[in-house]
Amino acid sequence: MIQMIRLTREIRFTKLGPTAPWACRLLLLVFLLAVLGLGVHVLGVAMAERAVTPGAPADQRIWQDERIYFIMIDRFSDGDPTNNFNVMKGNPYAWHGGDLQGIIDKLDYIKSLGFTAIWITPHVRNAGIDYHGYAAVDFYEVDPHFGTKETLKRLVSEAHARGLKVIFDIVVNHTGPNNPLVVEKPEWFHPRREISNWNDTEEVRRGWLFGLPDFDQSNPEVREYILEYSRFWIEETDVDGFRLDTVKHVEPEFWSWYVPELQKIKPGFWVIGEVWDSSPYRLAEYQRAGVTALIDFPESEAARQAFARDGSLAVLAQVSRQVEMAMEDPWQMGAFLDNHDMPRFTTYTRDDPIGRLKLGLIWLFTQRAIPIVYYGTEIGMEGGNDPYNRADFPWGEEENLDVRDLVVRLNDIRSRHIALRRGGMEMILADWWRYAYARTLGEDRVVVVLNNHPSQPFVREIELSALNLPDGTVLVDELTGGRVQVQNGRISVDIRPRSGAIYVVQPNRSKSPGREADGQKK
Ligand SMILES: [Ca+2]
Ligand SMILES: [Ca+2]
Repeated sequence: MIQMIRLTREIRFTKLGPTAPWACRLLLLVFLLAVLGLGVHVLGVAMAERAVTPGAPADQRIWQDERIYFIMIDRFSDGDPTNNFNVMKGNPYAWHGGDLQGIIDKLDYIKSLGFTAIWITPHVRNAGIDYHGYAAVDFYEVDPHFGTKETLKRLVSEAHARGLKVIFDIVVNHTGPNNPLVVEKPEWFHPRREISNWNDTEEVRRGWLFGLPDFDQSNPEVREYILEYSRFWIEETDVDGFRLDTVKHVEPEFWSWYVPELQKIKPGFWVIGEVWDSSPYRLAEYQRAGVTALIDFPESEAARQAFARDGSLAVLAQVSRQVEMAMEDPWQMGAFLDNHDMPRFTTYTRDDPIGRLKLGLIWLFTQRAIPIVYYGTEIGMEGGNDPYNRADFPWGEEENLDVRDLVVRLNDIRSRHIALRRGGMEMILADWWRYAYARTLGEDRVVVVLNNHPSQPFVREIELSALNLPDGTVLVDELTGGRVQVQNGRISVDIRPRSGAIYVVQPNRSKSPGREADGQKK
C-alpha cells in the first residue's frame, strides 16, 4: 500500500524542467559537467584523504567497508514450521512462513556470497496480515511468526561469529492502527490527518502516512518511549546498527537527539536512514541533523533508469557529483538496484534483464556508496510492485547462477580494493551510453569503464592524465584479466556492448605490490 502510492511520485533526476527544449537541456548538462569536471581532481584527492578514519587499526572494518544483504524476514527462508500460523504461500499479501531461524540457517550462504552485513525488515510484533513488519503493535516483542527474542539474539551472535554485522529495521514515525497505545495514549500522536500534499514539509512530518497513527516526537514521553525500546533491542541483542524507516516524516530535531543517544548505548552504533527523495540536498539536511548515513535514492534511481531503461549515464554521473557536493560525508550512503518498495530490477527492464543486471551490479560494487543487495537479486529474481517484489526465495530452484557468480567476484574485488570502499570517485568521462571513473586511495587505483550501449562496443582512447601514470604503466581488468598499457597518458579500451571493465593500476616493478593498501581482514 505504502509502496504503491510512493511509486506515483516517480523520481525526476535533473532539475531541468520537462518543458525546456531538448537542445537547451543537453547544452546545460554538458556545461554543468564541464564546470564540475574542473574541480573533480582536486576534490577527489581531498575527499580521499578525508575518507580514511585517522587512527583506525588497519584490520578494523568501518561502515563504508561493508556490503549489505537485505532480507525480508517473512519471504527469505522458513527455518521453523512450528511458527507458521495463518501461512498462505499462494497469497502474496499473506504470511509465507519465513523466520529468524531460516536466516540463521542461511548465514553461511550469505557469507559465501561475500557480504559483510545483513539488514532485516522489522522483527517486532505486527497484527493481521502485516507480514512486512512496518505496522507494529508491540515494539518490545518479536513477532511470533518470526521466532522469539532468544532466536533474534542467536541470529545476531551467529552472524557475529561469522564476521557479519547486523542491522535492524526500526520505525519511529508511526505504529500500526491496532497498537493499544493509540487508545491508551492519544496525546502521544499527532491529530489524525492524512498526508495529502507531499510538498508541504509540515504535513509530511506531522500527518498520518496511509492511515498509520503518527507519533508526536515533540512529546518528551514519546521520545523516551522510542529510546527505551531502541535501548532494549541494542542491549538484549548486541545489534550493530539500525536502518531507520520513514526518516523524512519525522522532525530533524528528533534525529539530532536520538542518534547520539543510541551511540551512548553502544559506541560506534550506526544508522542508515530512508529519505525517499531524488534531491541530494534534501538528504543532506538529515545527515546534517545527525543521521549518520542515508540510502542513496538519488543515485540509485538514476542507475535504475540508466541500466534498466537505457537512461543517460551522464545524468547518473551528474547526480553522483551532486551527492558528493551536497552531503557532509558522501561515503556514508547506501546504494541499491532494487528493494522491497519498487519493482525488481529485472522486471523494471524491457529486454535483456540479466545482461542489464550484470552491468548494473558492476556499477553498484565499484561506486562510492555502500552496496546493498536485496535478497534474490543475486539470482535475478523477478517481481513487479509490492507485494510481487517480495516473492519467496526459491531455495533449490535458483536460476541465473552466473549472476550469483558475478556477485561473489564483485564482493571479492571490493573487499580487496580499499580505493573502491573508501577512495575518491573521479569522473573521467560520461555520455549517454558510457561512463568511466577512477577510484583512488593512496597507491590503490582503479579505473572503471562501463558501456551501456546495447549493440555498439566502446572502442576509444581514454585520457588518464588526472592519475599521472607514467607511460608503460599496466592496468589489468579484474573481470577478464585483459591488460591495457598507458601511452601518452591514455589507455585504449575496447569494451563489449553492455559490459564493463574494472582496471587496476599495476604497481611499478620497482615498488612493492599495490594491494598492501587493503585494510580489510580476510
Ligand atoms: Ca516459519
Ligand atoms: Ca510523522
